[in-house]
Amino acid sequence: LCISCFVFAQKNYTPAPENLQARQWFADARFGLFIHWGPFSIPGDGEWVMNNRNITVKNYSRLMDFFNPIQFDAAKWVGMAKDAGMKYITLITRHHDGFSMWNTKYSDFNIMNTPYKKDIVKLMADECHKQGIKLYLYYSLLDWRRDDYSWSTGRTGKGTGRTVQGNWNDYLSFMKNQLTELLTNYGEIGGIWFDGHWDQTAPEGAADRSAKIDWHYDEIYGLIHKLQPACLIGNNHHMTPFPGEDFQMFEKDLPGENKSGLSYQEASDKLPVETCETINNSWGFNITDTTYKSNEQLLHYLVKASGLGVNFLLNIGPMPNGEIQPEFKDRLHWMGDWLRTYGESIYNTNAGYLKPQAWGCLTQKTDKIYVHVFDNKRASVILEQFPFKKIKKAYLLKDKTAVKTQLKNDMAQLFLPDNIDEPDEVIVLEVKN
Ligand code: JFZ
Repeated sequence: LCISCFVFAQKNYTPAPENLQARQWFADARFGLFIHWGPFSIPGDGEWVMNNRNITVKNYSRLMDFFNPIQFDAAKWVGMAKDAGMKYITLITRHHDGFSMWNTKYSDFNIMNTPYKKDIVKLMADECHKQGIKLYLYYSLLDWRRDDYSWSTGRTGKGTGRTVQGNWNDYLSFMKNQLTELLTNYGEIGGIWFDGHWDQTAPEGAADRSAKIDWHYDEIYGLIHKLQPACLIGNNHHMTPFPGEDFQMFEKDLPGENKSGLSYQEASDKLPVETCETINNSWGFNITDTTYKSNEQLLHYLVKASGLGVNFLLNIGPMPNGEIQPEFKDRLHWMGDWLRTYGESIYNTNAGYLKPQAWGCLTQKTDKIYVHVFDNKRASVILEQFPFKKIKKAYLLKDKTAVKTQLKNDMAQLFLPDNIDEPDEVIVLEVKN
């Protein structure tokens, strides 16, 4: 296939049957682990440290000499994700700082040139395949390091020490070469998670500051789908999905909420949707950020996401030595414990017919409604415009305690028993039309 054929092919993109299957798998999976990790973890100041502290490319490069995560154990990380009830992992392979976490031929700024000298992507991919969890790869479009990347945050006047000149075609082939490595040398990859689209305004000092980058998505997406047709493409551009994308993402928000001010887009009704969020307020390891969300807050985020038919990608920023701080591990384990009891009300479910409410929300399967009650002080819950004719059975998911119900004029009322004490008490309604 020639390049222009790809352009044509992605604009009129028809997903392969195995891609459609992978979408369904993804939509049913509901819960994944996001991992922001690399040499940027060393200063303990988040993954934007290079930009935020105006560190030059030359000085930043020294982090490569120190990155030696001797405590890193892929088996432990993957095991932890599985224990948390997560079905997939999305791993940073190259963030905005331009460091490649794998054995790449196309950049010297990579893991093989650290004292650690082991391919992190390979170690994670092998372990994910072994333990039966899917691996998705985060890949930054924008780059704070390379001279051929001519448009970027912090490029000029920010002390990165680079020139304004760039060779866009060179940068694009660099990305294609790297993506080819990632999709050729590591077995089955669940998806590519693009980020940095938004870095498309011209740098200060450029002749035309209103110009926008052309990311050549047709070529990039065409290449990915050619190499692995089942590989799902998502892009954190915060807009309606572009042709060639297989899922939609939201950042730090449930669709429709836009609390972050980043999420004005509407949720797609055609593609699977995912939303990502942090445990504290940082993606990469941050030694001063102790604003940890509670177990209950994280659980309610997962459950409300499920109530909207959306996946939850929960982030951790491991420490530079490869260990994961206890505040993260404890919360993940707690989520897993909850899911071991209540998982059937989350995995393989559809959005509730009602949007999430103040008291909780709904998830559904063909003949079941799961009523998630967050507010365990109330005596009853009312479901307006109930879409079924009959409630055959109603009971608490945890121990089958019967729940009294009344169905009148399209309104179902559920009378909550006394032993409601969970942060999300799930009532199962077996329903019939
Ligand atoms: C991006 C990254 O910059 C960040 O470091 C992290 O990896 C996160 C998951 O993704 O953050 C964004 C992306 C988009 C916007 C803002 C932050 N945006 O569109 O305003």
